Amino acid sequence: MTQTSFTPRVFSGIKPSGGLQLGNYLGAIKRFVGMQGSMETIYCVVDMHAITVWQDPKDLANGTREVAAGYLAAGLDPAKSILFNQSRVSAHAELAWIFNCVARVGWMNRMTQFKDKAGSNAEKASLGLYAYPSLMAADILLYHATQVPVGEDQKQHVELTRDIAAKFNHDYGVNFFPMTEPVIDGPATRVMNLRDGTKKMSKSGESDMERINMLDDADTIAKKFKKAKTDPEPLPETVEGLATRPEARNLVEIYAALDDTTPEAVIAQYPGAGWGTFKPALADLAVAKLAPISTDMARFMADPAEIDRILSQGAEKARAIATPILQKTYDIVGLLRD
Ligand code: AQP
Repeated sequence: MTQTSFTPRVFSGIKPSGGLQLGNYLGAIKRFVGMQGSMETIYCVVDMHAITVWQDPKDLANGTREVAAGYLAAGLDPAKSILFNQSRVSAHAELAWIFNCVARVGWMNRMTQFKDKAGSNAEKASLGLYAYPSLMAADILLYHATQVPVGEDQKQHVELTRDIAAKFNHDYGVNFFPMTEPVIDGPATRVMNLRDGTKKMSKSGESDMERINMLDDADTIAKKFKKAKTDPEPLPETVEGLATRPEARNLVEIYAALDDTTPEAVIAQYPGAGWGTFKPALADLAVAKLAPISTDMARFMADPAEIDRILSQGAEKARAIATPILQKTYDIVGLLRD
């Protein structure tokens, strides 16, 4: 089997570890929607990843529905994409175990996300947080996905997925798992924290002021951009002038991503503008783009039974692809099955 014999297929996911934030939208969901229709697309709410750090059970169930509502409100269509939550398809956990036995401890030790999240208290982190990349490899390879749209922060995990696939294929003398490509493109592959331009925006960041939540109202969005940290200089005349200005670059990139344009075009529109001009313009644009999505999210969230129905139907479709791939994996490994 050659690489070209794998059917093009997209897989990606978001973990329900808090409310969706602008980075999840620009770095992931907006791009998921862009790939829908061009090939088979599978988008998952990765609830089993969320519990690698403590989640209150009620918040987790609610958060799972919120991410699903975000998918639907942003334009993912269950008739065109498979939408489901990970724990409904037990094959993810089963393949992850096999990959735990393929991946090497040294590989996991290099994962920067574990270091960032576990911090100086790694001894107290869950084993699940450490093994997270192995479950992520299972999520992707269970569907023989060839492409994974992700933000910049997940690149290392997709590279590890390729290492796991290559080692599995090599150890068992097969060409069974594809070499999945990360798809990281566009102006906002790493949206930064509004209070510190050197850290990425996150759902679980300490202060709510550091992120724009997808469910923030117009006043809150305006307030957060107004208070966003910047240097005192106005915008430069050319985009090169942003190179050493992380906070300014972040705001310009957010504007570009929301407006489906480039940072160059934004600078051409606002050359030398002061923050008193640019920040309100950015807030207006964000509200115009996000308000229809948040309104729709709230509408979907008001009918949790409908979300559950969509996720359950999606899981059935996901199982139909995953089951034969898992069974074949068992056969390759030599695990007896019915
Ligand atoms: N700041 C970001 N800029 C661009 N893309 C981002 N993503 C997350 N933050 C940014 C992308 O969103 C997708 C889903 O991410 P995830 O929820 O699975 O995990 P994460 O990257 O750890 O997201 P968060 O929001 O930072 O969650 P917490 O705080 O719980 O860890 C991925 O494609 C990711 O790249």
